Amino acid sequence: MPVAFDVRRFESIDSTNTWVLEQARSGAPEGLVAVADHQTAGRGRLGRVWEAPAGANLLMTVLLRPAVVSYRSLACVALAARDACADVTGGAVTPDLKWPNDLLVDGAKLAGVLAETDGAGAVAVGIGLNVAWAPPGAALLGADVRRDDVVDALLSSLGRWLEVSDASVASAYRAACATIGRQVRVSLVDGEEFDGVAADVDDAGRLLVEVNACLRTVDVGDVVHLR
Ligand code: BT5
Repeated sequence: MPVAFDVRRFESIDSTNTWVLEQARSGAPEGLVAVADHQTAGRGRLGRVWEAPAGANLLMTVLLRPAVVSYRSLACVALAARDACADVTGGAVTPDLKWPNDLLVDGAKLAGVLAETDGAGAVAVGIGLNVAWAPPGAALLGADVRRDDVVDALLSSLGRWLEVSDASVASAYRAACATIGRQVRVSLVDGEEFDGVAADVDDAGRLLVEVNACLRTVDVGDVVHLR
């Protein structure tokens, strides 16, 4: 059955991910969506802050209840956001994906995806996408783009990706992922850093990096595209 999206709008909220996780714990169904004009505690991965002035950007979180909690949920939202950008700009902007969770335009960050679980099978997949404002060095879609059009385009594409097989989602993610084939610098959470060539993203969403003819598997980390 296709997912029916139930969109709730907030003028101001702490974090759309926090709200959706709370609703998930209270038994809310798949397809609940929070969209906010402003977040007072928007967050990225690893305790980082997500910045966006009130009313400027897309800030949304979708509640999914996948059969198996995996990288698939994040990949579907990233692919849907990429489609939505192409859709609302008439094909002018088709972002690249960057492992693990970014959308890039000409190498600059346009959007970040944050997938969090409630520990009981639900996944809150949040996306912050710069529409009318971006911090220095980041990208934006364009002040003439309507945020509601991005929401509509993203959810209609997401509905389609959620119907697609795991293998097709994984191959679409790989095809759109600009990290694969690149010389990268990887930073792990324990502070270790190393350089290598990103060889692939496996079906669990881990980055495989070739370092001195050996493959290292990266579960959680940050990547800089070199050259
Ligand atoms: C992410 O984390 O990129 C995931 C961001 C997810 C934000 C959405 S908004 C709706 C939902 N509710 C939430 O509370 N969160 C989600 P990460 O890969 O850790 O990147 C975070 C880093 O990106 C920050 O440390 C900054 O360096 C940078 N950053 C912050 N705001 C940005 C922006 N608007 N555009 C580009 N980069 C930004």
